[in-house]
Amino acid sequence: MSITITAFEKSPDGGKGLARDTRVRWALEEAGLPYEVRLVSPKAMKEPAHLRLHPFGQIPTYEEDGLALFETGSIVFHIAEHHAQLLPRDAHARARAITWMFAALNSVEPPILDLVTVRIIEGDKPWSKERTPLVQERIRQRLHQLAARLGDAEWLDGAFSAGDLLMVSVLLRLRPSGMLDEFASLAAYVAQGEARPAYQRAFAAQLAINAA
Ligand SMILES: N[C@@H](CCC(=O)N[C@@H](CS)C(=O)NCC(=O)O)C(=O)O
Repeated sequence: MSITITAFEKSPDGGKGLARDTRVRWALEEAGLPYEVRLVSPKAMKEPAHLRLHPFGQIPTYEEDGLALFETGSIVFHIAEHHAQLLPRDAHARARAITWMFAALNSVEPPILDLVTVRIIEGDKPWSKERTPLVQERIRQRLHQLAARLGDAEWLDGAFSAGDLLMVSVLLRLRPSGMLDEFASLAAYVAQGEARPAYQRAFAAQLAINAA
């Protein structure tokens, strides 16, 4: 099986692992699957060849023996389907792990992305300062709820799964804001994800490109 993913030629975060190819690399590393990376420039991402792979002109994409995918949720799910390290075999445990994948992408990531939007993309707009505390409150509410569910467990539902992989990945995006540190148990949960050897390899691989 030959796998190729795409990543930014130069990630805007300079290699902090926040670009979404990192979560795909992490899943591939957890599954022990070798992969190639094709780097794309901002211009190439919007050109027909890349748009055939990704209708929205973004990264990452995933190609495997004639199959082309986009959207990290779908890509991680595809990788996880065949690897018990990422999705348990028990039907109920598997369905719950998939639920956490959706929760990470649909319920936790959106308010976190709103903060990036209001602070960076709309940072020069007159409403930005006024809107920021509202967005932060929405994030805090979600994090309180998530921390309550996690309690003092190691992972969200038993053993580490693709649900944790995506949840840790979206929570990592909060680190630059300092808000993650307001929730000690979630900060520890994220640190535990980052400490996994597969994450370390994924992080190092994307850093090697961006630090060069
Ligand atoms: N929902 C998509 C989001 C993909 C996305 O936003 N990718 C970013 C990089 S992390 C991107 O390509 N940004 C450049 C652009 O949109 O032009 C996913 O999870 O794959």
